[in-house]
Amino acid sequence: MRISLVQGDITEQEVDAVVNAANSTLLGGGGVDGAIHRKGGPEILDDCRKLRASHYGGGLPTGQAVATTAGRLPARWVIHTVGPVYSAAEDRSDQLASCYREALRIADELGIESIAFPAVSAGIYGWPVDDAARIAVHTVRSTPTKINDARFVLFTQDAYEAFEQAITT
Ligand code: AR6
Repeated sequence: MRISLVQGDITEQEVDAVVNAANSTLLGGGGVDGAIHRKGGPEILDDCRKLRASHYGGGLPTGQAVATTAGRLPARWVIHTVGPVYSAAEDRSDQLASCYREALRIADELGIESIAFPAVSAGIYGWPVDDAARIAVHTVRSTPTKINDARFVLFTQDAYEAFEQAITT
């Protein structure tokens, strides 16, 4: 698997699936989630609502992932995952790693080859970006998958540099 870094907007990626840093309601929010729903259009929210009705009435648990259409995005699928809110008092690293593992597992179920990840939990959920980057890179590298193109798409220079550091160590 080739792992690469891109600085930019995940909604513009021409990949089979983009990963959304969602919240457990699956009903949208700010950050990447807001951008994906805005650009992808209402079909994504329709699918999310159906998933809530059929499987996730109580919300999608932290660390899990689920796929919907990508609507008008160039990607074919959005894989929504719910990162943990950062806590200095409690180590939630395994929940963050689980987001990447579960997204890759869903990607394999879909039979796809390329995927783009944002820095899950490193925005509104407050995870320090250096640590979020280490967990993301380590987990994607060590998870067996049929994906052959995995990209981290970083919105800010800071996040890009944190992932660059993580990928070279
Ligand atoms: N493309 C790529 N990365 C982006 C984009 C974009 N278009 N926009 C922001 N980022 P966040 P979280 C970066 O806050 O911390 C939402 O309200 C951003 O700079 O999107 O997991 C959800 O509904 C940061 O590095 O996700 C949840 O309630 C990274 O993406 C909550 O935020 C993640 O930031 C989830 O918070």
